[in-house]
Amino acid sequence: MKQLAQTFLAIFVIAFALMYTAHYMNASEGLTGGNTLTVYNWGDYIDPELITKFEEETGIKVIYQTFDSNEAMMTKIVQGGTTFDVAVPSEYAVDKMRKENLLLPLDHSKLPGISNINPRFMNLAFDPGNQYSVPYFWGTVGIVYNPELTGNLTFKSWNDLWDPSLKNKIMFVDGAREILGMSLNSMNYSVNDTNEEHLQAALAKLQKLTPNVKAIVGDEIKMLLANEEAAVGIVWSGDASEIIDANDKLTYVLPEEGTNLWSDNMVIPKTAKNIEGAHKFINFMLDPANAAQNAEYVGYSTPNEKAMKLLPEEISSDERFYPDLNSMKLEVYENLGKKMLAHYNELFLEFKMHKK
Ligand code: N2P
Repeated sequence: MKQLAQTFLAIFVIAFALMYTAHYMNASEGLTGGNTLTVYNWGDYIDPELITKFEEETGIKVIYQTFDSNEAMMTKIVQGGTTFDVAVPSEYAVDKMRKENLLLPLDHSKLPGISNINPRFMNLAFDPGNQYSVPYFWGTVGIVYNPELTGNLTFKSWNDLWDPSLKNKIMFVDGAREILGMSLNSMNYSVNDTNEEHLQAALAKLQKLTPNVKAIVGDEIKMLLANEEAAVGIVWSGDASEIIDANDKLTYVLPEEGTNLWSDNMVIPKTAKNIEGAHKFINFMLDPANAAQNAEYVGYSTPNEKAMKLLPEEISSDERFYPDLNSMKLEVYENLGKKMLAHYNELFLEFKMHKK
């Protein structure tokens, strides 16, 4: 009898353990795959209503996380603590990630909306054939300023930023390539320059700008400039558009020496758990109505030709945000390789340390 009871107990324990394991596996699948999709995007870079709409349409729950630089995003993906199903790197970061084997090839048969993208933004050197990435937004780096607070300066040239009348009046977006690139551009060097003398000259020139720099900030830069906490900002174009929406005294210019033309792109990291859902999300964002709603909400420029047709004329014809891409010197950031990218970061850090 005792033996029978023991056998029953043993069967009970084993059955319980099996049920528990099965339940646990389902639950953990729910956290990272199954009906959940983890999206990793830049801050302030999506209309939250679109996330809800996607969840309602597909029954997939979105876990949404943000980053503020390509470098921070790549570090987190390599560390692998959280697994992401969709991420949105800029072009040089797509190139780096695909070469480091961090991305999954996309299944284009699940992305019919890709045909809505303007061919100008497809098949670029950072990802031939768009094997790994689909354009999300694009823009420039330029100067947003409040003419009431800058006297006669109109910022035809990057060099106007060094004018002594701008003491403590400029805010910088917190980006190594953006700010070093600006300094390089001001000397008519390329934003992809790797010549050490030129890079040191760019750092020295930036250090001379220190008295004019009030702060180096993240997404708060929009609020600060709209509230007239500073007269001038070096910002991404879409942030400028949002600032101008909030305070129409400001305007946005691209200096004559030229500037950076960037694009951010949706990718699926190799470690993704919900690959099916990731394709659904990317295709959802490619839908013309969704892409137009997103562009209107975040203020950035859409590469989606069909979405552009749905935008109010005053947005799509605004040359500050939809410039003629052939009319001025616009350079795309190249993937300069691991060592050189780290060097850009070090130089920027050195500038920031001096600043504090
Ligand atoms: C949006 C950030 C835009 C990223 N807050 C520019 N690559």
